[in-house]
Amino acid sequence: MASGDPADNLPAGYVPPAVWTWDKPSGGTFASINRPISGATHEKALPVGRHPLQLYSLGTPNGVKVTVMLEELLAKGHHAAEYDAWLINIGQGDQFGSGFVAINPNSKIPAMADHSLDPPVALFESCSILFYLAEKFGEFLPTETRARAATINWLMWQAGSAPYLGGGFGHFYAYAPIKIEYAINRFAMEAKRLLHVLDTQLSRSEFIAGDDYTIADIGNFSWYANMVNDAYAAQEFLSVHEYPHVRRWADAIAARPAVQRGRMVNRAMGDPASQVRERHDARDFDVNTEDQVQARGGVRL
Ligand SMILES: N[C@@H](CCC(=O)N[C@@H](CS)C(=O)NCC(=O)O)C(=O)O
Repeated sequence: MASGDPADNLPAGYVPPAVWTWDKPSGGTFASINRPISGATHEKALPVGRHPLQLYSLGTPNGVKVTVMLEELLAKGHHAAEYDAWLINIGQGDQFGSGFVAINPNSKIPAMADHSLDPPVALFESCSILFYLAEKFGEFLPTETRARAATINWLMWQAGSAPYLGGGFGHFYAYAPIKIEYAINRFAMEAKRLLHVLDTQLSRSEFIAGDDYTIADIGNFSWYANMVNDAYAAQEFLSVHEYPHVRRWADAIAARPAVQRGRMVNRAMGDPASQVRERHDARDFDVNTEDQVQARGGVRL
């Protein structure tokens, strides 16, 4: 391990103790929900709606992957992909309720239960859910060996790379209580490398795994489209104009009607007209236009 003068550390003079203990908040955005242990903090059963697929999520990039997939399946005519999407407020600690933890011991959205089997199938990790749905419905996952391998490669690449974008770059550039040059440089380097990896791949084919739109695209879209559009207000900092193929691909996917619907589900921020906080029926997309919200005196359904 590189050792420098503790006077140069942050805070100055800090030396890691022999044993780390959780004795003070870490600071920064999300500090209130971070803790070094797993498990439920309170008893709370999850609601169950009338459809076989029950989604417990929030409209973050990881949550959006699943709602886009479900809307794409419905757009293809798979009625069995109808779903109830319940809002999990991670800022208020809903992910630590006993019902949620029973499905996802990792206490992160998205989590899903497939009640078409008895007992229901518990699902967590967004890319695992994409893979499960792709297999269940036989869509967005090629059967030809090479194309299937490429799709899974890029889906797994997404799962491995997102923590560098969000937990690494986003955290230290936007959320940490202080700006640490070393940390920002380390993760800006990695964020740009990842963007270049994807840009190079997309310079060779229309979609990530070849000519077809697959779960590799659905899994990567929410993160990388955000990176070139508005994530962390870092587009100038990261010179995202250097990734024209990512831009072309992100714009094409964003134009898909199912993607536009999927991005609205469980969304709890931004323009109220873009939020369908809970979805239990396709008609839920029709009740939250700005005019309708205003007509109800600002009450969202
Ligand atoms: N690898 C996971 C990451 C899920 C994740 O980080 N979810 C965040 C929101 S985007 C969360 O639930 N955070 C709550 C917490 O950390 O307590 C996945 O892809 O599903």
